[in-house]
Amino acid sequence: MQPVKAVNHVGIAVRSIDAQRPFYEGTLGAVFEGVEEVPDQKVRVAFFRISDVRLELLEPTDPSSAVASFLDKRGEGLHHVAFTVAGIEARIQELKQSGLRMIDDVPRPGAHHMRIAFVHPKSTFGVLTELCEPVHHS
Ligand code: CMX
Repeated sequence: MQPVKAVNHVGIAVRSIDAQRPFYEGTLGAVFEGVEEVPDQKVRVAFFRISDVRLELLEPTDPSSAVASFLDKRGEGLHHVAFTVAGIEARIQELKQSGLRMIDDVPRPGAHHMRIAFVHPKSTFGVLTELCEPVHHS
């Protein structure tokens, strides 16, 4: 696959954004960038920026959310790593051709004006991996 451009963010599954905000903002001194709902993924997300890397806290908004299932089975903690790519459709096809199992064959709408696609963690050595590409408005 064409090299990824950057680590876009690290996703952390939480039961309550409000309960954890003082740790990231107050203790670590990360810059709170706001909360956004991603209906397609049934989560609320909060972004915290440290230099040019973001942490994304993921709080489920519905029991059928993938994050709710993760919390039930594994508890709070690291959930995924997201990489910025260019040409996400072509990158998905390249990953499929190399034998990786995609969760999303076509990009879905994500937070922060991104199109996103997940690779199954069983294909990526136990780390749920997200591709994301900023949506450019002309
Ligand atoms: N990281 C690593 N491994 C994970 C994982 C994660 N986040 N979530 C599940 N797994 C593992 C499980 O431990 C399990 O492994 P074992 O079979 O060895 O026990 C296996 O994957 C299957 O997990 P499961 O609990 O049966 O869960 P599901 O198959 O129902 O779903 C997954 C797993 C990854 C396919 C699902 O969570 C998914 O589709 N994720 C992508 C969407 C998503 O996570 N959205 C939230 C973020 C949205 C955003 O960032 O905007």
